[in-house]
Amino acid sequence: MSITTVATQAFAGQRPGTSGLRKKVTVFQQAGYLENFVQAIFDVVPELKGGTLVLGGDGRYHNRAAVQTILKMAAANGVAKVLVGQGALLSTPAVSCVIRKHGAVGGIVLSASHNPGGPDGDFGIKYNVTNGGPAPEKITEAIYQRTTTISEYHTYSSADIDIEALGEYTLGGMQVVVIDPVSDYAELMESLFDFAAIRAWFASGKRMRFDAMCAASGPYATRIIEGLLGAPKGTVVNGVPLEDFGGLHPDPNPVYADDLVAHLTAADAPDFGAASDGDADRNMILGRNFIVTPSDSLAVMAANATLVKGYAGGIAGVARSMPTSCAVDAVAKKLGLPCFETPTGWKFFGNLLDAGKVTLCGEESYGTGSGHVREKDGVWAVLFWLNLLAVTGKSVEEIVTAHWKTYGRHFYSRHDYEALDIEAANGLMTHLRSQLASLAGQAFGSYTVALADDFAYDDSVDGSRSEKQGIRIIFTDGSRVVYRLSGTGTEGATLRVYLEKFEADTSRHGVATQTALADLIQIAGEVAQIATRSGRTQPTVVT
Ligand code: VG1
Ligand code: CO
Repeated sequence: MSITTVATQAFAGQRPGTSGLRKKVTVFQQAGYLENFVQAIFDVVPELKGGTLVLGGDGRYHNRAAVQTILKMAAANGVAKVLVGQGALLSTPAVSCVIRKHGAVGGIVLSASHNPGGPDGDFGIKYNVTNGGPAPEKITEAIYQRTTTISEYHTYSSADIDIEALGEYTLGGMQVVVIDPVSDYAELMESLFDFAAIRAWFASGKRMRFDAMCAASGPYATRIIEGLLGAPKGTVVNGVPLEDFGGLHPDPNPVYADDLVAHLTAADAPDFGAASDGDADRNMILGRNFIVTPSDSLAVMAANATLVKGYAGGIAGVARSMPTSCAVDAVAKKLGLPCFETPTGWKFFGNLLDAGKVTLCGEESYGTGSGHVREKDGVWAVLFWLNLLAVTGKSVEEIVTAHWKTYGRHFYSRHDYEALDIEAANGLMTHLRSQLASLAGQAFGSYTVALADDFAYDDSVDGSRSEKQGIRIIFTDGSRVVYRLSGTGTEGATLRVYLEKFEADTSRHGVATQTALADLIQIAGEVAQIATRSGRTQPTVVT
């Protein structure tokens, strides 16, 4: 058993996207592909030498093989200790929690989140830094640059470690601890939420359905909701993580979690429904016959935070990604809280959270979180809502409709056009950019453009600037259309069109979302020439 240095050739295209490097499993299975990226991490983060690394993933196909490869490379690169989740499993928020709790230098998350899994599906890898959050662009870019010139990697030749059971091992000079993936996380949740109140809520006969979609949230939800909170067995469904997610598409939205939606609209619907994605950082919240839009969920959390144990002392401020609706802005304004607008992707919230400028953050893409970790957190969001239901005694629908009465309703929808021809999608964005200078002042039906720009973000903490983060067209009444190309897909390009319209009039809050947004949908299609340029007359996914 010894350290060996292996010659390798650089692969093109290893630049991390919105959330790490995501490619087909078959791409990652090429000799050296994963190794090059991992060696680049060790080269760019010298503190890992002699430090602690956290390692785990969403349980998808290739996780276990990748963990063994990374353990051997970590040993050869001088890492002192690796905390690895049993069965290679650690949800994304749990990695963040474990990094922070155990003072690790960083963590490697093996996940392609909600993208399909299995041998023909997707795989992904992401590096998280010492605060527990996704590496900022400065580091992901340095890792990428390193992959373009890499010529060798280091590994330790030895037999695989048994990661299926808890235990401690040594690999050369490195200690490996196989940890229970749930316990640190469950302890953190217990410190934030009123478990006694939630237990009483369940004991009073209230019912819930949590759909883990055969992905990483299953063990967390089962241990916490059915175990610690006493919900009846069967409350968590699809609770065992499977390498191919049981063929499901673990993307918690009304399209892919349609089975959950059907249960919440059935005659015997439970009081509360929730789902999470592949790596358990996303959440979908439902009431009986009622779907909560993620942007509204963030706003409701901000408005009611002081009712929840861990936030009873008040929150410092809020942040949302630019395409996320302005519902939370309305709450911040009323409560006198600072409100930040960041580019898409959780990495932009880290500095604000570290600086204590914000407590709650959210994205329209079913992501919400707080300063308890540095990732969005699906199970946390579900427990937040459970805590709210338990202490108010109200239903989900009552809470949200009362919120709209107070703050007005921000109708919101996202239209995705998936697997587009890359050149056509880039052409569409270029065409949009070419119109930016002339759009302001133009009228489209009853809407007049107040501002059109390509969103750029100046980080108020470290002064970094991120450009070209999405085209936004803001109308004089505050309605918005935003266009972005996805940075997480693995096939062609995905155009995301985000649509938002504010409605103060309570009598119009019951209108169907797509109806309320119909005019904006048409304008969005016209301005971007979506049909002619993409060849599509309808979006692939509407959320
Ligand atoms: C998408 C979402 C974004 C989210 C990202 C990672 O990115 O839009 O809000 O942060 O996924 O989430 P994009 O670039 O495809 O729009 V996850 O749960 O996939 O790690
Ligand atoms: Co995810």
